[in-house]
Amino acid sequence: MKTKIFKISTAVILIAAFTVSCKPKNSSDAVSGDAAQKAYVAPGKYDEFYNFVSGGFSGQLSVYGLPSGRLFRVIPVFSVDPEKGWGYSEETKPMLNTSHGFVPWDDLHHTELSQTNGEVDGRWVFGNANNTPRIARIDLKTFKTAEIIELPNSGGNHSSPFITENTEYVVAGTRFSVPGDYQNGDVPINTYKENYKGHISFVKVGKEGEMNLAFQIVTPGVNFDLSHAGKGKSHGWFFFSCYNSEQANTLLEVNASQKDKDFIMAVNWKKAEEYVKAGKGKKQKVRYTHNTWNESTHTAKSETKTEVLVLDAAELKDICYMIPCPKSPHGCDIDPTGEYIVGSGKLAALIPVFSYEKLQTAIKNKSYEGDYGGIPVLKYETVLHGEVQKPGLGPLHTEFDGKGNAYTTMFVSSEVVKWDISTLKVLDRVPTYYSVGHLCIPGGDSKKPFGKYLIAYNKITKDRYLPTGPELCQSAQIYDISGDKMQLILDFPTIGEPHYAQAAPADLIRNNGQLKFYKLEDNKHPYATKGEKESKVVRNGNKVHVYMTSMRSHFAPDNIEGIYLGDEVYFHVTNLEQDWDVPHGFAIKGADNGELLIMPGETTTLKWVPDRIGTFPFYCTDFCSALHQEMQGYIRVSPKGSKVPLQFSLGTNLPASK
Ligand code: RUQ
Ligand code: CUA
Repeated sequence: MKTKIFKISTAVILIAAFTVSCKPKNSSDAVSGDAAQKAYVAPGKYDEFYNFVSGGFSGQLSVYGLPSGRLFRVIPVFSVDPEKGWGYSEETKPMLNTSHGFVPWDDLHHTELSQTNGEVDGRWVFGNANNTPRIARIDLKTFKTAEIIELPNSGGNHSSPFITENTEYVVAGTRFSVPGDYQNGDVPINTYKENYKGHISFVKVGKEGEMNLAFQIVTPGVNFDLSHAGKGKSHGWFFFSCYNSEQANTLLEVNASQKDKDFIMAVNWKKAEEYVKAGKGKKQKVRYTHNTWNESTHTAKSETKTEVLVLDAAELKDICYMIPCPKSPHGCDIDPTGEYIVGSGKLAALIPVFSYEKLQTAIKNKSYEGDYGGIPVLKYETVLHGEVQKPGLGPLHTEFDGKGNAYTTMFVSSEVVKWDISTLKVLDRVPTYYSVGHLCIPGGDSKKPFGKYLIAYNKITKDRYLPTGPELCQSAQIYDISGDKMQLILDFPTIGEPHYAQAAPADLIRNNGQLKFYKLEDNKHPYATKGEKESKVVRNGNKVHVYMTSMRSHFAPDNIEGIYLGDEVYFHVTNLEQDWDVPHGFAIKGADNGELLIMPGETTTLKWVPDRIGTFPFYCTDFCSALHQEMQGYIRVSPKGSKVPLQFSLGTNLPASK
């Protein structure tokens, strides 16, 4: 009993240190000298890098320029966005469909750019949904979410969406272990150890980016936190940090902080592929959705899948290995050569760095100290390259500059620490304001980092900005890392709470064949209206379909009568413009819905159920021309059973009917 009390109290002290972070001194004069010039991008000039930043509990992804910190766009991914009609238009609703039905929100923690040969290639960026486990792919030609796949057998998809060096796979690991969907989940919570399982998912990415859940690996119940793929010599392996190896199901802050070491799980996914080919997987009955966006019909489709192939790590002994890692590891990062694996233990006083070559030797020599739920546990020392001593408090994440240096964020001591990967010597440290989580160096988790800037993403900004009520903004801070010493050059607030972010050279994305508008002749939307003459209103029972066009500066038709209370009205608006950056908006009074924002050449649908008799204006919401304020129309709603005929017009008056 005594020892238990002692254990609890040490854990509580550690946790108190972890949650209450220290404030660096001299916060007011942190920026000096030529800093402003380094972050200054003159009006009309382009930034050097695109920065794709996770929006945390906003569920979205935001796009900034570096080094200016200017916000270009918020891309709606997992949360509805009335500004862009995402999740409001009939076409986009299926993108947010899940096995639980329509889910309007999620929590996006990590972004990952697609890679070719281990280098960022500018095709897609992936994002994870933490709450209702999913992975999204955003097309960087359109900056639009093109695909979302749900993950069965998972809870809290946190260690995701990390990818292999040729974007063969994007992975996901369950943060909350749960009984598998193919098992009976109606079990006592205190049977965690027997009934709860971890599942990690390998989602195959095709040539056009299409995602398919290839297989899962079932493991003992733990919390998978982060991951990264091997690269170069370690290509073929994946590394997942896991905590709660204590398998606690209550008061985790204490009960999952008992052991000195948890694990990094090394996964030989090439071996797993062989087992899949050899038919060693078990097909399990599950249910998950796969949602895809079609660029030619401008609509999304949601399919339900019912099966997944599961490999058992305890049975197939040579796919997973546990590397002991102090203490409650969070970040798991691989250096550009693929040799070094950095585990950041939130409660550890040092940073362990493991060696891929030593890992291979240890496996060959079976240097095991036992097993964990049937998975071999390697001896810590046999896999260790070395430890970074006294790096700071609360290490979370590491990125690399491609010049042999690593940079680790320290949540508790609020700083970024630069250290040498081979000697493990600390070279420099700079304060962050405050409680830094993730960091990003452009290409910093790839084989080819662009080690010029480092961006720190902070959880707390107390006293840094004008106050905004009980909630203060989160922020990013940019450091110049081109010299020996890191230099803070700018900080700027972010959308939502930023977790991981990635950045790519601007030209890579700017010159990837960016789409400027949709060609009207290629528009295959079933309700497309390709000219004003074809615009019409069609009644089908109580459903009324308005085939509408928009063009600077009017809608066709713009007077509509003969709508009755109880009708469902579908405005299918085709934007006839064939020019870059001429969206039109569409909004109608009283709609319990968002607006439409229709790109040139696109067709988008707003559903409206009038709630009363009367005359309702609609208008364009995007200031599209000098006569934008004239871009409006009226729709008349009559009582059910009224004699007012269905009629519509543009530019002439309808015959009066009472
Ligand atoms: S996390 S602040 Cu959700 Cu990636 Cu580490
Ligand atoms: Cu169209 Cu304003």
